[in-house]
Amino acid sequence: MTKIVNSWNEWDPLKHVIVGRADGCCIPPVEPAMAPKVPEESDMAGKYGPRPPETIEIANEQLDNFSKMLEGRGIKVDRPTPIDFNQKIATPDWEIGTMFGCMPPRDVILTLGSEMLEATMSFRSRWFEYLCYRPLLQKYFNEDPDMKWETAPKPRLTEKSYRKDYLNDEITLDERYEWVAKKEFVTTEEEPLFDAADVLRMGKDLFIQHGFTTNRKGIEWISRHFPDQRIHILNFPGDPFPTHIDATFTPLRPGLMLNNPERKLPEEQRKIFYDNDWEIIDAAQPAHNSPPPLCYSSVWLSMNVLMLDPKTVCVEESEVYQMDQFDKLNFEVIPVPFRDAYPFGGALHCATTDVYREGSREDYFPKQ
Ligand code: DAV
Repeated sequence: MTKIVNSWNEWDPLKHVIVGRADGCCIPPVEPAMAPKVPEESDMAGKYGPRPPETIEIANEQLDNFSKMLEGRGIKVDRPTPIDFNQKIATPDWEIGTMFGCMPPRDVILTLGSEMLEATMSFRSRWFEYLCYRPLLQKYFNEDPDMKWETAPKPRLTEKSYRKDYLNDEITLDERYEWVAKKEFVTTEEEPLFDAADVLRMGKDLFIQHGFTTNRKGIEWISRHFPDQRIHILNFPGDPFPTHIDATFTPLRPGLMLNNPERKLPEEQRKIFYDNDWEIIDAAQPAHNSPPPLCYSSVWLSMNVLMLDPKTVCVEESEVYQMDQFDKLNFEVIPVPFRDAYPFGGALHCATTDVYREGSREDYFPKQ
């Protein structure tokens, strides 16, 4: 009997992981979920189609080297199987000119215990992305008799799933902050929606960001799906584009959270951490003033780090302030060249998803 899938948190010793690929990655045409996320001044506005081949090559080199480094430390690495992303996809309700890619497995697959769950996703261009992970999930399913392979209800993603007025040229940044503070996001409550990268796994507790890519119904679905887990909904009103929690709130080890200082967790939502003697510290400033070209994510990918165990952290090699902060906190810091992979869907946490970490389902928040 082989146990392949097991992971209950973001920090226990990592033994087996999926690292994404940049092959064939496209910039998808604008769609309702994306219009509010791509700022007007972005170099991506109005562009779509395959990304420049030379950028794919450099990103893949960095992804391959990252994988080799992990393997060198005794971690098994699996890679997804890209499909042709530069093709039109359709459901009975809509069609879109291209797909996205398969560089950030963290967005798509949620591993909890012996289960791997395919998220609903909230972008039309990412509707079929799970197919890239099917060869691996099927293999784990065949080889590990305890592995639970699940998929969340595929969403319709019709116009009803998105607010039509959430458009860059129609709302100002100030209005956007107001709406986010009121918990009004681009996705509506028409149907359950979630991206896996909005979920933080911390033993018996799941902390989930309610924002653009995950709605309340999505969180309700997760909560009914994992009835033994305690679910906590988090909001970060300082973020005008709340898309995925992993450049905002990062667990480092039991008792220690890193919070984006521009997206502070509101005081009332901190109680559970303080009541259980957790510390929440501000992340160091990013080393860059702007993201690399053709990148969706913010400069705060600086804190999108991968924990190899509670003392060892992988950080992008140019993020000198973040590395320095970790040094001072007595972590072993592994610098990883990765900035050229950012445009393909994020940094080191985004580009991975856990298959196996040692350890079991612990209670890190007994007082609640
Ligand atoms: O800050 O742009 C990036 C998270 C990507 N998974 C940000 C969020």
